Amino acid sequence: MIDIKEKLVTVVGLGRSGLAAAKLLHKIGAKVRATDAKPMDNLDNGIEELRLSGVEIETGKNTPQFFKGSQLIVLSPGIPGNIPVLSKSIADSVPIISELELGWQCLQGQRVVGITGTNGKTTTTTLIGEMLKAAGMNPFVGGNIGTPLCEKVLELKNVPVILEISSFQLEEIDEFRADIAVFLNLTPDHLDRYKDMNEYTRAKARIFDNQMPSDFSVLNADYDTVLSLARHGEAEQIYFSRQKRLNHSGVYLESGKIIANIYGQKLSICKYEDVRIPGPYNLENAMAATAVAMLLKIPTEIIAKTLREFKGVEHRMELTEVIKGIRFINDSKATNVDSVICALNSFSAPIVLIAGGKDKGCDYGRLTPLLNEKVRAVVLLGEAAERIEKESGFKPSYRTSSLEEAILTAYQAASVGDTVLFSPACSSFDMFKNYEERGRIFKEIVRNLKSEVSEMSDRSDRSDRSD
Ligand code: UMA
Repeated sequence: MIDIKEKLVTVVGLGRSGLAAAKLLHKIGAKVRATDAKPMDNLDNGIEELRLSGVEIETGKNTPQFFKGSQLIVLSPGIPGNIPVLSKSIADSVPIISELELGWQCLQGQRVVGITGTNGKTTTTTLIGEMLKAAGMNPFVGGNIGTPLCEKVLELKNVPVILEISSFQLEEIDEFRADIAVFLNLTPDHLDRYKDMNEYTRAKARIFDNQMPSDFSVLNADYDTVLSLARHGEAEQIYFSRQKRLNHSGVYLESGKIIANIYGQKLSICKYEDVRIPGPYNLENAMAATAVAMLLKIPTEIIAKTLREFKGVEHRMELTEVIKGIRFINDSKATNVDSVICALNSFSAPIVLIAGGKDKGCDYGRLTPLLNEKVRAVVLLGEAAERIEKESGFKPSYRTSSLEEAILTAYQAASVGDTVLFSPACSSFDMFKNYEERGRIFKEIVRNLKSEVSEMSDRSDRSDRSD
C-alpha cells in the first residue's frame, strides 16, 4: 500500500471521486486538504463531515495558495491536469495522480479487470460483474460506472475488482496496472477536453502502460486502431470479433453461435440470438465479457445463462414505456455520436430521435446517413441543438426548449409502431446534473405522458358510451 503517512496531500474536486479520495487519504494517515470551485451549498453533505474530521477544505474557488507545501496532488477525473492553478505544482514537480491511481495503490493483491473504450464500457463492466456473481463470487464493480475505487478499497477482501475506466482517469496514472485490460472500441469523444483525437487516443492507450507478460489484454479485433495501440503492450493478447473468424485465441461468431477459443479449447457458448441485450454492438460487449469470464475460469454454462438473462443497464437503450403502440427508449447514456449510431443500428425504423445537450465538439454530420435511412423526425434540445441541425442537415427537425416539450413533440411526430429514441449524442451538463438524472427525468415524463394519454382515452371511451 502507498506510504502516505503524515504527507500533505491536496485533493482537487469534491465530487464523488474527490470526496472518496479525501476520506481514504485521511483514513490512511495523510494530512489532507481538499478544494472545489463550487460553493459549499452545491456540494455533497459528506464534505462537512470531512471538515469536522480535520480535513482542511476550500470551496467556491481553487486558489494557488491552497496547494502550497503539497507533496502529492490527487485529481478528480473531471478536471484536466493542465488547469492554470496547478502550474506552480507542475513546475515544482509535485506528483499528480488520479483517484484511480490512489485507489489502485491501496489494493492488496486483488486481481483487477479494467474496461475502457469509447462505448459499451458500462454494459460490459456490469455484464462481467453479473457473470462473476452468478458463479458465486462477490466482485467489486465500480470506477467510472459510479462507485469510485477509493470509496470501497479498504473494505475489499479477496475479491476480483472490475473497473470501468475512462480516459480522464487514465491521464494521471503512474503504476496502475490491470491484470486484464479490455479495450472495446475507439471513436471520437470528449473533443471538448482533448486537443484532437490523438490526444484522446494517447490517454486511452495508457491502460496498457504497466501490463506485464503474465497479464492479458482483451481487444476488439474489428478496430485496427485498438490492435495497433496494444501492439506495444507486454500482455498476452486475446481478441474478440463480431465480423471475422479468428485464427488465434479469442471469441467470435461461427454459424450463428458465440465461440470461445481460449486456453487452446474451442467451446460453443450460446447462439447469438440468445443474447438478450439488443443490437450488434451489444454483441461485441457480450463477447468481450465472455473472454474475460473465460480467463477468470467461469464455467461456460454460467456465462451462457448470464448472456441469456442480462437485460442491460439503466439509461442504455432501456425500454421505458409503450404508449399507444409507440416504444419510448431511454438512451441517456449515449453522450457521443458513435453511441447514437449504435442505438440507431439496434432498432428498426421508423425512429423519432430526441437528441442534444452539452456540445462536446463531436462531428454530428456522421449521423446523416443513418438519419436518412431510419429516422422519421429529429427533435432537438440543449446547447448543441443548432450544430446538430446544421451539421446533420436532416429534415424535419424540431427545436424545443425543455425535455418535456421534446418528448411531447416526439410523441406527436411518431405513429403506431415507431420508436421514440432519446439518444442525446451530448453530455447532460447544460441542463442536468449528470446523464443518470437526465435519464430518470426522461422516464418520469414518459410515464406521466402515458397516464395522461390513458386518462384521455378512458374519458373519450366513457363519452362514446354515453352518446
Ligand atoms: N472542479 C474544480 N475545479 C475545476 C473543475 C472542477 O474544483 O477546475 C470540481 C467541480 O466543481 C466538481 C468536481 O470538481 O465538484 C467534479 O469532479 P468530477 O467531474 O471528476 O466528478 P465526480 O463526481 O468525481 O465523478 C467522476 C466521474 N466524472 C467525470 O469523469 C466527469 C464520473 O463519471 C464517475 O462516475 C465518478 O467520478 C466515479 O468514478 C461520469 C462521466 O461523465 C459518469 N464520465 C465520463 C464519461 O463516462 O463519458 C468520463
